Amino acid sequence: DRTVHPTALFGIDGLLSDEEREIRATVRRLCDKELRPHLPEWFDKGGIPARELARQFGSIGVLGMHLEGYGCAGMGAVSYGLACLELEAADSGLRSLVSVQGSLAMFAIWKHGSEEQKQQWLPAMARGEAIGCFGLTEPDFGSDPAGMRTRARRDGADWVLSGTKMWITNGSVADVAVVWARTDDGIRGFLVPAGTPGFQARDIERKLSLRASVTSELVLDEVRLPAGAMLPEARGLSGPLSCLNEARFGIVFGAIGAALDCLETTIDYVGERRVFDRPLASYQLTQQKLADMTLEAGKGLLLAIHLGRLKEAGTITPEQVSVGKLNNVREAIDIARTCRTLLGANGITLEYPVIRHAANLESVLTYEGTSEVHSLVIGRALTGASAFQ
Ligand code: TGC
Ligand code: FAD
Repeated sequence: DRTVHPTALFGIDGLLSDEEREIRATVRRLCDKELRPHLPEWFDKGGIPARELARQFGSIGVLGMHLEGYGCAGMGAVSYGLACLELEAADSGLRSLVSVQGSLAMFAIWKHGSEEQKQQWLPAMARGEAIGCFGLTEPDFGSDPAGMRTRARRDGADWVLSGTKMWITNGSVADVAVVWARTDDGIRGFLVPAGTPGFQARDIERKLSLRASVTSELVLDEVRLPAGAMLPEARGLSGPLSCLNEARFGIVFGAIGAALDCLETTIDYVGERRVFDRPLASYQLTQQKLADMTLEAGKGLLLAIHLGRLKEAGTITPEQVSVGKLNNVREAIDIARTCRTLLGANGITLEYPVIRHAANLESVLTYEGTSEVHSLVIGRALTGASAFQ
């Protein structure tokens, strides 16, 4: 057999440490054995066993794995990225569960929380015994979170929150919601435990993308919280945006995972499928498609690893994360669609993961900053002129 894996053409393994390869293998094993077989069904019925999944992810240490202390493993950025890659090779919804838990909810508490908040939540969240969500987007404010209407006002020592958050991953299964709200002192973050009177999470139904993921609306109707519910260290929009950098970084790797899963599936398929009396793999048009997709997936993975090394060195900028998110998600969705053409009619069913990845990537293109927002962040960096004001 003279075939090589697409990533071997780029010598990717040689760029990784033994520990990084080991983490990638551990996550892949869990996905292959326990999760992948269920994904068509979870996607089809639009539901996942979120609690059980969180515990499984906790047991292999991927929840908040890039954070230090409080039961977290303190691993490097590339290790975290590779975990995201393997999770998203299974399904974007699984990577989303882990991203929102570790990079949004846990990171917000780890970076901006009080010692008491960290002790209360982080170890249980790292084990997957407590689930978190992150409420920034509102029905009328997605790309422009600065316009948010959710408000927190003081009443004596307490805070009282009112407003609506929309499209919140893990919303109805979360034990704690990190909710961003406007105060007299600018935008601040609050920890809202599930079950607090006036707080409700309702699932968003009939999604045709990211079906193996819980997406909810959060309604806050005069929710009373003690003074200690506020994250003391986050002030202004940079509080939530600092968390987005973390989750966007995971997507830079994750999107390539989805793309590689499509590509591997397709390479197998075209080897078996015969058209006009020859294997589909033997046609020049097929090989051109496979070669072009391999170039984009490999370049995307090199970019992801490079950004990971910059993150580990502590020099990565938000604009560099935008470069990775825009490029890799855009290329991944293109690869998924091209793979779908090679699978013909079989490509439209859940028998193969390709259309599921293609549908999921529509959400990934939109959340964590749309492709247009990231283009404009890059445009602002290049020209000095902001398209947002
Ligand atoms: P702008 O004037 O640029 O900035 C306001 C303040 O924030 C700071 N800042 C950042 N800080 C850290 N990281 C970043 N990436 C930052 N970007 C900006 C900035 O320095 C400033 O600080 P200060 O102290 O001077 O006040 O703000 P703007 O209003 O012009 O907006 C910029 C824009 C459009 C890029 C921003 O609003 C944006 O990124 N919009 C997109 C919103 C978004 O991505 N939402 C995602 C919600 S969470 C989600 O989707 C989860 S999906 C599930 C999953 O991940 O799997
Ligand atoms: P809009 O902001 O209304 O954008 C509509 C269109 O206008 C887009 O094409 C956009 O690029 C374009 N546009 C916006 N601004 C400009 C501009 N200045 N110039 C040109 N074009 C522009 N949010 C959370 O807070 N937490 C979560 O856990 C979460 N999970 C999500 C899960 C899923 C499955 C999905 C789909 C979304 C999730 N989101 C979450 C919300 C997500 O972050 C937003 O959908 C996203 O930020 C875009 O906002 P919007 O949908 O309101 O689109």
